[in-house]
Amino acid sequence: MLTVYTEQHRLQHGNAELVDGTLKPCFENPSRADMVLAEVDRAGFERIAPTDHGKAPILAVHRDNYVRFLETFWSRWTAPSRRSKTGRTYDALPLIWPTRCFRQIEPQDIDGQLGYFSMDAGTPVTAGTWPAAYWSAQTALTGADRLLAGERAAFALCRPPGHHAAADVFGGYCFFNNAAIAAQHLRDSGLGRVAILDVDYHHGNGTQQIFYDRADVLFVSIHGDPRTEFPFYLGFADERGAGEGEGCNLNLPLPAGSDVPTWMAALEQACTAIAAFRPDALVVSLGLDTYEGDPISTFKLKTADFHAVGARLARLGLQTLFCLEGGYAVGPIGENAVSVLNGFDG
Ligand code: Q9C
Ligand code: ZN
Repeated sequence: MLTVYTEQHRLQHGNAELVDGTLKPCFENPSRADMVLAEVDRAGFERIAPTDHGKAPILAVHRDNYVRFLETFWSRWTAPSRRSKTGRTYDALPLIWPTRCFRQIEPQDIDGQLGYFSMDAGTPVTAGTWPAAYWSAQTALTGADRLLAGERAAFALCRPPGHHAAADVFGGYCFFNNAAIAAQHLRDSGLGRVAILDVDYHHGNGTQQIFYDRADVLFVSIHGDPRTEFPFYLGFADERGAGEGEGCNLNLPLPAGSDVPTWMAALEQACTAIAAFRPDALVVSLGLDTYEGDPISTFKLKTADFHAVGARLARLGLQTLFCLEGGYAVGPIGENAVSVLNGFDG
């Protein structure tokens, strides 16, 4: 399967995320994409580099003050200031958020903005976050272009991932919502209806928020029940869309520890909803953290099960763009990705 990849992803290599009150090495690190690329090459897939679509298609999904914040963050963070005479050189993690007890106003101060534009302390903003996230979005956009040019399917080897990123919020290792940006690009290029299927272990809260009140983009997600799983505050079954988008959001939360038949039954339900929507294309948020060996997740899929996932998606008969999302069992992540893609190709 045609694969879009750039080495720019390496520029996002955070030192640490906050876990259980301590700083732990980032689960989301460059070795993930290295392992996927190695298997893509071993499988002999055609590989292309992303082309630069500029900021416009990112701004079609994300707020301009948020995009400006990410673009200028590192030079502001490292500039000499009252807080640091020499300027800060280490990664940034937010330390305070505008929760219900606060006003929802963008602060002028960079430490205030860091919380205002984020949702967790697991997603460091680093020297290379901007170029890495920018090129991850371009990778998805380039994959979308290939569908528009008539290709049946493409794989955007995106890193950092995207599905937790909302219109003006980063978190869950995500900065720009690559799948949402690609789906919007397909719409803006003339497709009438686009479906997004999110099979990452975690609910795609960002993608849901971006399209929640729209009838032209269907969002379907299979994920660990937010009653016990990240991101905790969104992803429940009663979230069905709002206004014109009523009925265009389908969450299929499954209990932590669910087995493979349970997951496959949810995939069947998802496919039924997607077929009924009659989309002109499908974007798949391809998280591989449903794997049995994933260090932060609890589902049980094996490498061979991923092949069946790809095969089932192919039966929808839709042009399909796969965007890489999560997956933290670094050893087998490449085999699992290629298993889905080969299953799709048949
Ligand atoms: N102890 C994606 O899969 N918290 N993001 C994990 C680990 C954040 C996952 C805590 C999980 C985010 C794209
Ligand atoms: Zn995930």
